[in-house]
Amino acid sequence: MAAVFGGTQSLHTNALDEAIALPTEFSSRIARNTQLVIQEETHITNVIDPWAGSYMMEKLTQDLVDEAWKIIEEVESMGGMTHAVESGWAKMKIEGCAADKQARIDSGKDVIVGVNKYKLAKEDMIDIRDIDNNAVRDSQIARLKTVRANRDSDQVNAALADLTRCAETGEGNLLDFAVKAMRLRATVGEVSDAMEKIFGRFRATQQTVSGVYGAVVEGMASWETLKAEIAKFNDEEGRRPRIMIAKLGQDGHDRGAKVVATAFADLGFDIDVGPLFQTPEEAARLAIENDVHAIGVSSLAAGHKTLLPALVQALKDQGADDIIVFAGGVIPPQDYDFLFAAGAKAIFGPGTRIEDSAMTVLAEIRKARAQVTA
Ligand code: B12
Repeated sequence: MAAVFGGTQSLHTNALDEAIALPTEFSSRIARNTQLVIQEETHITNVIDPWAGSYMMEKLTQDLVDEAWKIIEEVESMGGMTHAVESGWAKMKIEGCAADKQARIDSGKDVIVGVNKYKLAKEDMIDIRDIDNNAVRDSQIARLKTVRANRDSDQVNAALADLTRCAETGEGNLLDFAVKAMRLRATVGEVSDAMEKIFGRFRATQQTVSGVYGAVVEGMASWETLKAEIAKFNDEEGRRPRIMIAKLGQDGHDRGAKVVATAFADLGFDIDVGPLFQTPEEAARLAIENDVHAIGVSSLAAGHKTLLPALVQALKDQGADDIIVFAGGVIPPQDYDFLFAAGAKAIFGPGTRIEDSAMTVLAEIRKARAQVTA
């Protein structure tokens, strides 16, 4: 309704299982029908601007415009949006905002019904859409093989060489060459490789905000107790508990990973954030190099049943099975037992209070340390 009142032209309503998995037919239908109820039963779409003339709405709109203008001017003073993105400023703004929001939810300052208030003691499982990602992977590889087998390789290679030449000389239209190569059935990977030869690959700088989460919860008893526990660990072990937060496979959702990283750091953990798109073997290597106690895999793209066991195996293969592994993100509860059996020590889904996850992680690290010293 807020979107319709705001004059939106295109509306997406999330399904009720949005934070658990891809939607089922059932949940998609409820999401779609929510829009239809607004459209057909409330009649608000019959009026162009139902809030027109409302003092409160005019004021809120003006406030929004004024605040947005300040940001636009800040961006302009940096030399424009391209510079703002390149410098990491834009991402830091988003991350600061996300950390603040998470702290407000975790501390109960902002209420999300059913998440941090009015919760059931025991939630019933709901049916979810289960996707066999190994089967999807196999069928995609088979399709790719068929495409490659049935195209004219000489023509494809010539088109890719044209694309590389255009990137190098600046002569011609890059997009035109890319489209030509794709019409000959070059793959996205091949087209991007052809340009990478000249342009290289963009690597995002890993920055995390600090102090934003802590500022909201500072002084709360449970937060201070946990900080003291971490300081105690430091006294006992001679170093702080060190955790690497990993993003594996083709999963670009890094907001949760960053929010958790900044909050854990505010608590006193030593945090490494791995780069996006690591293989399990690369993540294991980096974790060993950084001498971490634990790896927290943040998984939101349904790769957990393949990638987490592969990470546990990679740690074993590299002689580091004392590093414990836990997971967070969009992981259906139906998959928890599989992941525990595969070696995960704990799993934290959407809605987890960060303090609770930190407490569990600290306890698991302590347990693992006790085993090593025994
Ligand atoms: C924001 C978002 C995006 C953003 C991501 C921006 C970014 N830089 O992160 C954008 C728009 C780019 C995006 C893109 C896509 N998305 Co998206 N996205 C989401 C969304 C709405 C919210 C995720 C989020 O940021 N939540 C807020 C953070 C704070 O929460 P969180 O990550 O869950 O973390 C909490 C816990 O899980 C836990 N936790 C998480 N990680 C860790 C790690 C540790 C160590 C610990 C202790 C705890 C922990 O603690 C956190 C605090 O409680 C989710 C749906 C949802 N509601 O969850 C879909 C969702 C993840 N996306 C989905 C999909 C399909 C996509 C796309 C493939 C869509 C498309 N067809 O292009 C692309 C894929 C991009 C890619 N390369 O990966 C699906 C994934 C389906 C699945 N897993 O089965 C979801 C679940 C939506 C859905 N139901 O369909 N997405």
